[in-house]
Amino acid sequence: MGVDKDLSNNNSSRWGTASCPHVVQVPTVVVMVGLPARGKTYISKKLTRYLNWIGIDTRAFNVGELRRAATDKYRSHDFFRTDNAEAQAIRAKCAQIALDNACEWLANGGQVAVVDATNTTRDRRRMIVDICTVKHPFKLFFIESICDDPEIVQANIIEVKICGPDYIGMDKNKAMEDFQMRISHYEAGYESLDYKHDRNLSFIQIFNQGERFLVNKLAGHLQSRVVYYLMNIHVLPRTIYITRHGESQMNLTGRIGGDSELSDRGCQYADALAKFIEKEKIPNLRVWTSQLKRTIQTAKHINAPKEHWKALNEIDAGICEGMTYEEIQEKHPEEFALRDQDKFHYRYPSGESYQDLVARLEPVIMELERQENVLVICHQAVARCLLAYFQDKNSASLPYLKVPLHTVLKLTPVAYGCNVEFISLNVEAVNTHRDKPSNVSVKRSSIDALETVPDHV
Ligand code: BKV
Ligand code: F6P
Repeated sequence: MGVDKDLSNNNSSRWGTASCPHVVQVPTVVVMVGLPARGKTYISKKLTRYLNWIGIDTRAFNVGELRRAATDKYRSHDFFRTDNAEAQAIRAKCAQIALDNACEWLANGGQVAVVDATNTTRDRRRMIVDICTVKHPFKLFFIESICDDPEIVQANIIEVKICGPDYIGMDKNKAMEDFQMRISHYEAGYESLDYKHDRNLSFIQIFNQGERFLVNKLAGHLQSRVVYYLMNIHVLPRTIYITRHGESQMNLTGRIGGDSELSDRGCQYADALAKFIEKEKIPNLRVWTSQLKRTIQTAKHINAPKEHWKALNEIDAGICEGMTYEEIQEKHPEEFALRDQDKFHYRYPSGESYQDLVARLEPVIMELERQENVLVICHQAVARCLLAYFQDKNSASLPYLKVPLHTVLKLTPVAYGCNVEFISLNVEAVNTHRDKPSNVSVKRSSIDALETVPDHV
């Protein structure tokens, strides 16, 4: 899957990678379980974003959205009463459609479908097992979020429900009351996953936002990756800062890669950055840099514990290290054209691709998820990969994300995602961004090279 390094320059598919062509990736349905306001949508969206970023084609299917599209009938919690036959029919239909959509999407090449619904009854789950594993040949994994802390539930209702589409124009206290009533209608018929009934199912139960976990019948690599991820995330408020190093000597001459020192303006940025960070007054800030001089020099004046990650080093441009884009175009015209054609998958001869970089950065993302306040001082290509994770950008747009020099990206978690501010520290610098050429013209010889799939290994 996404983590395996491709031997070819092709993207991997469910038919396995070039290194392991006989392994067929079985599509997986991830099924959320839990009462309303237990963070199911939060987990669905976050997990989907992570899996897509590591190269596993994943989509979330939300039943609530379908329900709102199907009916304008939501007036109050009465819609969710177990004796409301008309509404029950609508809800059953929407749950069915979400599951059908998920299965259809997997049958057409998707790798993981996340079914975001309550699925709180054993009957409902039995039907899902039947459709996904008998009617279809898919793997199934249940994620149940159990939360008995009324403060966590209340905070959720305030953060994502009261201001949500069901309660537009309603008084906040009324909305809170209505939502609590809505939960109580589910509570009546709620059957948690348990060892007696469900020991043959693959599942994880998460208690109180990750205070405790129970894992059953973990089946395969994907499921263990999902469990590992869920065990590392948290919902504490925190800030992540991402910046590139100050302008370097090689930036000044337009040369890529290398391990040069900062320019005079780069040193000014290091000063400005330390002052900016001091003003932000961040408790327990940690500073991560790469192992290259330009990021270590950029961190120099900051008064905080520092760590130097090799995994944060800039993309390895292989035989093109130290060249300008013009020199690459002149000396390696085919390589240059191939990179413009598919910048994410293109691997420099004896170097790396953006796809390789994402794999190298996965442990950095995992550790960022574990941490609280962190400042990451890195490089253009590395910053693009990190930003793509937080902003849910696809692999085609990732290598073209704009991350200018001398700018701090300030990331704060909000509801289901994160807010990103671009803060320029007003120290001039060269522009190192190169847009995708609008007419990617490829010479015949380059097209031949593409068709024969160059192996840079
Ligand atoms: C917005 N988790 O409300 Br491992 C922000 N109840 C956070 N568990 C949440 C929902 C909306 C939220 C996240 C919750 C939430 C909740 C219960 C959660 C679940 C599992 C893990 C980490 C966090
Ligand atoms: O030019 C600065 C730099 O960090 C180089 O070291 C690196 O090769 C390049 O940016 C990555 O950007 P792109 O993928 O757009 O060439």
